Amino acid sequence: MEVYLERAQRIVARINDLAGISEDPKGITRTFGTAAFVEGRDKVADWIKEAGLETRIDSIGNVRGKLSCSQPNAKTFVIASHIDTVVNAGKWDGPLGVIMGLDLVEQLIQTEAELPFNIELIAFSDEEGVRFHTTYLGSKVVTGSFDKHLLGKKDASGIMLKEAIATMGCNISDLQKDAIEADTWLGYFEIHIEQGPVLYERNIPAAVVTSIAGQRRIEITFEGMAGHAGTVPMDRRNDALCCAAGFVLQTEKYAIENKERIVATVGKLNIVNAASNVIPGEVVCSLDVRSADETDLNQACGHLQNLCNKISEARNIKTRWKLIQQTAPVSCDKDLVNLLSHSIAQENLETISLVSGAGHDAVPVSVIAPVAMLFVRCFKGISHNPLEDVELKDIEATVKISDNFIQNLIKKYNQ
Ligand code: HGY
Ligand code: MN
Ligand code: MN
Repeated sequence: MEVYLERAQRIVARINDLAGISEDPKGITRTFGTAAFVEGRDKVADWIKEAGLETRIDSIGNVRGKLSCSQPNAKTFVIASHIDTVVNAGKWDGPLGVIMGLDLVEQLIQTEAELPFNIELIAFSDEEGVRFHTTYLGSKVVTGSFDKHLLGKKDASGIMLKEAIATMGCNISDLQKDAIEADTWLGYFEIHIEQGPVLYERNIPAAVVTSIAGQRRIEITFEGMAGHAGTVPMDRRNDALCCAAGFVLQTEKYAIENKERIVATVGKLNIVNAASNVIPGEVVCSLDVRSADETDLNQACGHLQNLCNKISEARNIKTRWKLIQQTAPVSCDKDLVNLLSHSIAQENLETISLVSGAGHDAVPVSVIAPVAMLFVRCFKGISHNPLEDVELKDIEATVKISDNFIQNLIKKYNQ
């Protein structure tokens, strides 16, 4: 059994290796189906193949690595995370879970562990949903919940999702076949950076996740009247951008007033046909609302939609409110949560549990299988930012915890 520090160093080396692949020389960006995504994906596939797993790329561009046990009709335990990124990302969000999962499986192979279940290691191809404003494309194929209507969705340059899939050499007619049958799942385990400040402030290396917040992703179009910046009097304008700006600030104010229950973010705002001497006639923005409680989430979205209508009516602006994606809050499996907490306690570490404000591939998986997530401390909780970072000692602690968890699972299912 390799010493933990060496394993942690090899994990960091692979994280850095993968981080060197990007669409953008100035930062880390690997969005679904791009050449950089494919290059990074193929590097991960090589590592998984070298480890001795039965490796393939599936019809949505996931990397699938299978370690089959000797028991006939054994169920499958999936260890996974994603390898796509946001724009100008950090290097840990996603790859950490894939590369640590690979390390776990490598140890099982090297120690010739007798497994009572199959293990499938998966690097999901589109958790962030940046390019097509989707999300969980990879994990939805694996769970059989992929919505074929998404195949016609276009990216900013007008390329359809199905074209991007074909460009990767993947075949959409296999999408259904690539699902893992619901009754063959034993469980799911994802290691992920916390992307929040609790572990950093509490000085704890890792924690078990008990639930994942629900999300609503909405696209709002504000339609005013384009006009000449020099000639239209200030009291005669239908300025779509000023209307959108008022909504953005009112949304922030509402979310601050309700900060215990929800978070709300406008992360994208596009002025259509923008020019410095044109009064903005059309603006399209995103709205991301999250809550650990479904009722709070629905109530917040209803309030914000009314707020949007009120602000735009007062400005004689038309709006379109389009729900792009919604996921209900998810509870992690109680038995797996207890087993993971015990695996942390075995290292004499304080065991706390966290709710995830971020979405994860565990969300679609939770519909058909018990899920567990282990959060790893990251620098000041920063994520979706090049400053995202994880200390070697926390990787080492997480290797130990995850080894414990796998051994505890083997014991549990060997009974
Ligand atoms: O947006 C999220 O919660 C995740 O990073 N995709
Ligand atoms: Mn992310
Ligand atoms: Mn992530």
